[in-house]
Amino acid sequence: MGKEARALDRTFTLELARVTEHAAIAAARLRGRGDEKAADQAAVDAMRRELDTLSIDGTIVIGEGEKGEAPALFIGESVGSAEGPAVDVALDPLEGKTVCAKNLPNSIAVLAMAPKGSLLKVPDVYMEKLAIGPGYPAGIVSLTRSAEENLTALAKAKGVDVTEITACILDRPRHGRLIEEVRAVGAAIRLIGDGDVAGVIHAANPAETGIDIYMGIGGAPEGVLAAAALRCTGGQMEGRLQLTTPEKRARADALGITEPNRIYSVEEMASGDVVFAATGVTDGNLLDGVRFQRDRITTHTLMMRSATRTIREMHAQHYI
Ligand code: VTB
Ligand code: MG
Ligand code: MG
Repeated sequence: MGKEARALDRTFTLELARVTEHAAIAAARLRGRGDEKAADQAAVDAMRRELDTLSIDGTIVIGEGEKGEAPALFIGESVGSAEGPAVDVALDPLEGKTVCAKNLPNSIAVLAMAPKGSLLKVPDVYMEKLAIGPGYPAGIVSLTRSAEENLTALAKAKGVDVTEITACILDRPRHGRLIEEVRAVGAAIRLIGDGDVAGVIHAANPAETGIDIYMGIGGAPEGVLAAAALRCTGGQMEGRLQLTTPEKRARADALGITEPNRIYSVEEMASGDVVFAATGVTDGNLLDGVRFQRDRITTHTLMMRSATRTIREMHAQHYI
């Protein structure tokens, strides 16, 4: 496939899964050890190694940090064999490293890819996020409205009482007021310790996860990864960078972000043909964690592609 092609070769969906499987296995060997740095490093090393086997001319757009600050998988780093389509790569080898260190649910290895120029470049700052799954009228929730308005509108569209809506929110002091507001309306909250990429993906599948809406402030890179996933699952999301200091605004500006208060839609964060893969590290609502057995290791991976909106789940057995 030529470099200018906008639709990625569909075989990349499986290629990405191999990469996230390796990262997840490496992280899982260190889960529950209370050492998030070691688990993260193992995942980074494994993902770095596997990425170079892909036939892509890839550039990391969402990675482990800025050049000079992250030793591997930094923003701007070239990955892949260089023979293949020019693509943007967004990754988090261990999303939810704190929950992995505690062996709590929903830490995952994540990788997304889209034609060059398709993924929004964001600095490593916070982003306010709001996400719901597919099947709702466009614009029924928005960051321009209050939590109460959003939850009430969502409940009405779903045809349930607002007390039957569950919001997923990161357990952080900064969310004190949001949490109060949500509870005042009567909705339930699933408080998570970490891992808001999984949180957003969960909101896209309420029947399976029990989560109807994702709300609150988390990492901006995680926001773009979540948007890449939502392009494939369907669903709506808004993101607003928290550029609270001149220094943060300057970092955003250097990446081409000139409107600091802009609200980004899913398509503005991830356009074009997106392929996405996530493998469970610890057990979660959608993905099982890695299992080690005498002669094999098992993994569970979500593989998706926006062009066709195909969502696949793959259980793999890796013989040792
Ligand atoms: C969230 C969470 C991530 O960063 O994005 C969070 O989903 C935001 O930062 O797993 P704080 O921890 O400072 O609140 C992570 O925890 C780490 O990437
Ligand atoms: Mg990371
Ligand atoms: Mg992360």
